Amino acid sequence: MALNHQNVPVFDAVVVGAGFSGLYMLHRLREAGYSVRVYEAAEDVGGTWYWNRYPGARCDIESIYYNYTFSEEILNEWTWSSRYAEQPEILSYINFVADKLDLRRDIQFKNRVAAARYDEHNRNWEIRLENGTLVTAEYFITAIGALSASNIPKFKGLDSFKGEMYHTGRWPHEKVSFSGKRVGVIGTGSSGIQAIPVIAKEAGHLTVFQRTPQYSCPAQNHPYDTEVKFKTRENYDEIKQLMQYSMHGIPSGPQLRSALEDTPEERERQYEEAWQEGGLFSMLYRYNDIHRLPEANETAAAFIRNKIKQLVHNPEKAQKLMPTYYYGTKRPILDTDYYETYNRDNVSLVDIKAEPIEEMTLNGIRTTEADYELDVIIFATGFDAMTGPLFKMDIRGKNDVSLKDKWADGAELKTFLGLATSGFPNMFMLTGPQSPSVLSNMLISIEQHVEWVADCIDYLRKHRLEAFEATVEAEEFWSQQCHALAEMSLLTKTDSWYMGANIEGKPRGFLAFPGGVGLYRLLCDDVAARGYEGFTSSLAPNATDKGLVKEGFFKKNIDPQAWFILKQLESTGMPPMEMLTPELARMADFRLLAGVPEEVQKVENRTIPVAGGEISVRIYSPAGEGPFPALVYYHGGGWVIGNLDTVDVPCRMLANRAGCVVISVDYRLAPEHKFPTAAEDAYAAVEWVAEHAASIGVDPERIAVGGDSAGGNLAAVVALMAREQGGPTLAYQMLIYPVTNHSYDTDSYRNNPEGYFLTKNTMVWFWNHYLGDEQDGQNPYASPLLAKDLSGLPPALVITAGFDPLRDEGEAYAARLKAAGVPVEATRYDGMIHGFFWMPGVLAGAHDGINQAANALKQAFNIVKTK
Ligand code: NA7
Repeated sequence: MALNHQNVPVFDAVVVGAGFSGLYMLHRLREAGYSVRVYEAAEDVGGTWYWNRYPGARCDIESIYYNYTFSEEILNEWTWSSRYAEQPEILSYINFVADKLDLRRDIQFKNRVAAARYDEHNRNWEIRLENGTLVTAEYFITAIGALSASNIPKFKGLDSFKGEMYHTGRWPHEKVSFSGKRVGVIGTGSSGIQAIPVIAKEAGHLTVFQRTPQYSCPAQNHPYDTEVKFKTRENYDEIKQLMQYSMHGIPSGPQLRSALEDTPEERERQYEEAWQEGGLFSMLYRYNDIHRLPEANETAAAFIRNKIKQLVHNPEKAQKLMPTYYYGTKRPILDTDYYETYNRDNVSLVDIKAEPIEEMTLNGIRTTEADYELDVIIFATGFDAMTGPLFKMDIRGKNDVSLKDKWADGAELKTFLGLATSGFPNMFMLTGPQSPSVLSNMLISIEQHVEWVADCIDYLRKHRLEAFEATVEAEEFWSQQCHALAEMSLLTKTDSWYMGANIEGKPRGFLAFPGGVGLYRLLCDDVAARGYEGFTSSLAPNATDKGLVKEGFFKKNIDPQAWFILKQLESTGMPPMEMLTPELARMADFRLLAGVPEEVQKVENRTIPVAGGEISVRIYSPAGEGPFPALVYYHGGGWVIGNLDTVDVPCRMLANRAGCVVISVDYRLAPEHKFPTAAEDAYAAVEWVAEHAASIGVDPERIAVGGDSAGGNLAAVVALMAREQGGPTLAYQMLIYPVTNHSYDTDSYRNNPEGYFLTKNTMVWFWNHYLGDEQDGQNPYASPLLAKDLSGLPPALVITAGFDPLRDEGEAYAARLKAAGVPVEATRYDGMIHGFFWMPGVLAGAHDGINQAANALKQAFNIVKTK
């Protein structure tokens, strides 16, 4: 430890907290040669597991996955006794690691950090302890856990109770005896549900005060047999990889099946299997839409309610215990004999929603209905989660702004990656708000955070960068993504501590990153690989390499939302399309990217005749009096995949915004129907619209064609066909990143061959399925760029995306149209990726593109009308 000129100790890093995250942070930084001091309020290591020693306290993640994975030696030297370890065993494990790595020598126990202030002049942190001691550090790292600020509700008369009072999260070290006593437990979260069956066995009488009934599943705990231990150890590398790239940090994930696809009998069988199997996510993983669709969710919820009915003999009690919120929108709970405990004679249940607690009295609890005499009251009332522990310290960043004020008490919580927040340079929050932490196996999240922060500090030191700080744009973006992801699920539809709803007066908002630990890891790694894009830093006075200083967030580069989507797709682990059969490739469901379909006046499905068969069309009519102009729209998908649903959302938006009827065409796909079937179907659809204009409320003089990708190709080809075959006069062609040439010889193919959604290999696969032979590729009805003459074609809009292999051929087509005297509006969306046009659910750029297209159509229709 060094001292500065005022004799204040100077560290490279100060870490607050000696739980799992603080201990590993200390180890990593110390191994890298930094001076580190950990401050811990408790008398010893353990964090959560030091404080939560209430009877029955256990982990809800299987022990073999709930340990550090960074050291093979530690893995090999520790053996867990049972599937869900009890608190004393977990605490022993933490002590074992602390001893093995000799961590205690850098930890100061019984020292609580009261305040931390960033010194802009010295570019470091001044940290003040409750006892008045002052130290400084370049990096200030909070490792305080998400659930460390206990919540004791402010009941009237709290101090008047003469008996014993305990909070599960601040349990005494000495054994608490319940023998023969009248015990009251307030709260039936995970802590209450674990404690209740154990206390009931000892107490004279136990009264449970329940505000919200909970879904709980049996843990099915058991001692590990040797075989399991051996197999886990042998395959740990693989298991670790699976956990790191999973949704929740355990080596399994949801099955790819909807709960609504199965018969009620099969669903029952699935849920029963999950119930018997035990495990935090077993029930949720039976189907992939329980967390998303209310109807799917209800199937699981109803199953558990039915179990409660069977397990609890007294029907009135059973009824009180039945939850109604969306299952899985609070962290699932595992129990041992929880519901069965209510069959005991010495256990009663008070529904405090029906009869609220009025006050604590000298002798117990008074509700609106009765007085309950008690010797012991246990608060199992949870925590002021996520922000609570941070706000307990007076943390001040630049300009002396406090974290509490910056986040307006949590109402305006903004972080980048849940790791840092603007205005607070060189501060890192391990498993902080807006990271996946509380939604996951904490140990996996902790290791990822610690390793990312340690690597980041190495990078900053190596490049002599100081005052490392998240940008305002980056945290704005991140916070929006967290909210958007949460809104796509049912998570925000329940009052929970994830939402801050358990604390009176706490602003509501989803406090974690719900995209999964795998996606999160990819995103964090990518930010690092881009030289910590989204952060700014300043060069140390003696440094030279100015190129490393970052400004802004993803400037002149890929759009951050598009980048986010790419990582999301990558995290699904979906194989490249060209590895699949067309049938399998067609099963990919991208509807979440499209967002919620907006209302249009009318939607009608029809079939229309084409050579050798018929195809479907979907007709969207806008509000108002017809006849309307029309857009005949062709979806993308390389002529091999895609359907009317793929473009349902943009078609609705175009109909409403351009005030036209949109006829979306389900042309026949390759390889079953090779070139020129799709083009001929597309042309037949336009002819049909022209001929049947009156019957669908369309003005036959104002028909436009449009489409995206392969659909853009078809629109361009239909325009050529109409000109050459004397077909309907078209008012406009709207070409969204169209395929225009069977060639891969462009800069955009060379610069973006992969990594941006559509890859070169997939394009090759599409073309090979579509074309009968190489010669077909030279046909202008497959490659419109090769048409000799483009004059006399309808005016065009050509939209391209910067990060798209097809960018250059779209732009080449626009240039040739212009050269041939066709009026052309050509726009490149610089930061966008292929496919963005049908992703308005997740990309602001999609809205810009659709609005531009709708305006262009409107103008084109007006020009024809006024001619
Ligand atoms: P939780 O899950 O927040 O549960 C707290 C319980 O206390 C829950 O039943 C609450 O009812 C109840 N509570 C909270 N405030 C009150 C008041 N004012 N009056 C009555 N009842 C109240 O905390 P846990 O410690 O059980 O578990 C936290 C996490 O630790 C858990 O998710 C696991 O990850 C491990 P409510 O549901 O809010 O109506």
